[in-house]
Amino acid sequence: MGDLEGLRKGNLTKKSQFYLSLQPMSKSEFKRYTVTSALPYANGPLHIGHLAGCYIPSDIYVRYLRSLGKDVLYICGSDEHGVAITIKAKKEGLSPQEIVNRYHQMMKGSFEEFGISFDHYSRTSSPVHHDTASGFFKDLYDKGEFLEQSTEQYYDEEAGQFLADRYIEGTCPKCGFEHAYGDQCEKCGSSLSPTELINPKSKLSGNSPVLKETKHWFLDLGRYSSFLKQWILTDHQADWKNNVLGQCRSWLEAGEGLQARSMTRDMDWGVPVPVEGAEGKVLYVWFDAPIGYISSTKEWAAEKGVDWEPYWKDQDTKLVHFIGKDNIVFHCIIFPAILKTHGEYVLPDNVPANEFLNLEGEKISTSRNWAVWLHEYLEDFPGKQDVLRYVLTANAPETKDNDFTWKDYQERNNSELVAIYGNFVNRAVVLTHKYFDGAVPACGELSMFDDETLAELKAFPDKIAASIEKYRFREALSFVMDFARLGNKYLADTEPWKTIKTDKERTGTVLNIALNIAANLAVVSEPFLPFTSSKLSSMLGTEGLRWADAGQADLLKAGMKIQPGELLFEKIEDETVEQQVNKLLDTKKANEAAAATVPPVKDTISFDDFTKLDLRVVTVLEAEKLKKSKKLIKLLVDTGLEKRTVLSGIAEHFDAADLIGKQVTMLINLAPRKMMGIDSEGMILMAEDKDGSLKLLKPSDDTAPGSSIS
Ligand code: B3M
Ligand code: ZN
Repeated sequence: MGDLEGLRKGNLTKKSQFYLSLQPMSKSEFKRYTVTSALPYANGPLHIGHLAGCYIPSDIYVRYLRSLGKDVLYICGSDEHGVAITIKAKKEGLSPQEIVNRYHQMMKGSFEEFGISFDHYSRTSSPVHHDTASGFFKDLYDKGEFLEQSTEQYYDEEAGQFLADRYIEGTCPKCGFEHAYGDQCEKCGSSLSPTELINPKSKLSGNSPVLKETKHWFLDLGRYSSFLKQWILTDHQADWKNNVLGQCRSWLEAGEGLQARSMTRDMDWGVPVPVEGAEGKVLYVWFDAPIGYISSTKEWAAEKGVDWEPYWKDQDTKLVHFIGKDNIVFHCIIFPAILKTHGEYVLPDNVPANEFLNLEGEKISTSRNWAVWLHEYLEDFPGKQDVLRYVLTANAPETKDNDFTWKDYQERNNSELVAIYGNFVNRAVVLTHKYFDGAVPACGELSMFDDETLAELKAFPDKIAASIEKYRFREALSFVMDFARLGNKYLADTEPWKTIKTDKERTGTVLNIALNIAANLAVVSEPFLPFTSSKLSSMLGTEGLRWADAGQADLLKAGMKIQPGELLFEKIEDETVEQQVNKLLDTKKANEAAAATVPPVKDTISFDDFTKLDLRVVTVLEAEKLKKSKKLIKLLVDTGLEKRTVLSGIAEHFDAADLIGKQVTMLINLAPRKMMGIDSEGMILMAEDKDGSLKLLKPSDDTAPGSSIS
């Protein structure tokens, strides 16, 4: 690109000074680039949320850098450790290795088919990864970075197993979400430790777990806090995305500060902890997974016969991690702390994280089959990879969660790709064949309108590049489409189908310019629409052009032969998207039917167990929805003995005002629980209907508060 060339030669143009001022904290010129995208868990097929979250953005970025001729390494691989894998294996009655083998192959295949152009796609069960992750742990251990601590952790007595992370589920103490994991609440994004969960349950047996002592190695993140604050909140406050900075800020500036986090787990699947006294323990998946980027690089370098180290250790390397928002803390806080402590590694220059993509208004969910699976998309829409790439970029969740709908997919295909991009190229190519036998006509005298159009043509590549370099891919793609619009408008305004009747030379000039716009379009759309770009450039005979060529109006010289037109995009009919919508409706019905089954009978209990429950009729005196929570209503009830405060997660089912004066049933000897800073002294009983709605359990007639239920 012109700017970077200029910088290298030391002659700062006005424009390059402008771009420099937009990126104050990031160096503008690097010798090489190491670009990573999050390692997907090998526990299921890939869906559109994965693509939109980090694989399409990183692929655009990397393709652009390659087009600039940069030395860039694009790295990924399957994340094969952690509870996500072992839970899936247990569910399917297979070994974890069998599960990861299956999905590793499948994910690798889907990435390839969508043109995600990794230089290397590795996996974390590989020996080189085990060695590398183990080596990192030992290095930190030898430096005395870990706190060795015995703590009480949840243990499932029936399964005979400690319950790490996702093996445990319960209510989030921060937002009241009932299916928060032991390490993180997916609803509000809070990072949790299992003992903070309200009403924890083992995913293995469904039982309430017990606490049992076990030894683990903790990274004392508080020690890195001042370095992290300086590096993220000061050094990078101008060039990191707001959503990323916002999450980092809430971590780094939280009242209690960064807490020590255990980097080991009691599990038998993962990288064994390489120190004495750690039998039966493995590295925490979030300790080893980011190191997977390094192992993948080593594997790539060994295959290529090159040195891997500059890609991670040379200060002239720009390291960029593309991730989804739920991975921010691990890539911005924990992994950099590990790299920094190790000492030899570069830190990421940027961590562009996307928010989440929803599907037809609902959260994408693998377990509820609420997704557009990539392998199914390819079956239903063969050859339409670029359409999905286009829609997912045009509607990317860059700054906030976004929604994918099939209607929008159809509309963007028909009224943007077909009507603008495809239509423009088709007209230019077909008319050239019709009037000039498929040979590029000569460019004659230019009109003022031609000059204006060419001036715009010149400006587009830099404009698109500037957005890509700021990780604004939506914006960049909208400029690409504006460029196609420019071509479309040029033909509409110059009307070569009319001028051919009177002025062949003028018609030739117009088509020469139009074809040159098309040749430029192939170059600047390559990062976004690689399949289309390659079709277009082979149609025009301009294969091999790069970013530096873009902006010029003589990429196609007079006399060059072009191929007959091939339609780049085709209209998508209503029936086609209706089929997809129906498929989702079927999923919804199946989910509802599954949820509607009456739960099985629990284990038998003794009469003594039953008499331990102190169940009473109580009267609601006051009720008020907690402002900070979606679910919680705070109740003041008369138990006949005293007045008590109870929090109940029913705000989505009842209006607080309707509860006042009602008599309900309550378990009054449940140990008090703190939620959102308030002690809840008991539990209001509810019946959950088949559709998930809640019903109060009330006595049939007025009953004295405090009456016991037996
Ligand atoms: N596998 C989590 C995820 O898929 C995790 C990313 C690892 S990146 C080092 O969200
Ligand atoms: Zn939460």
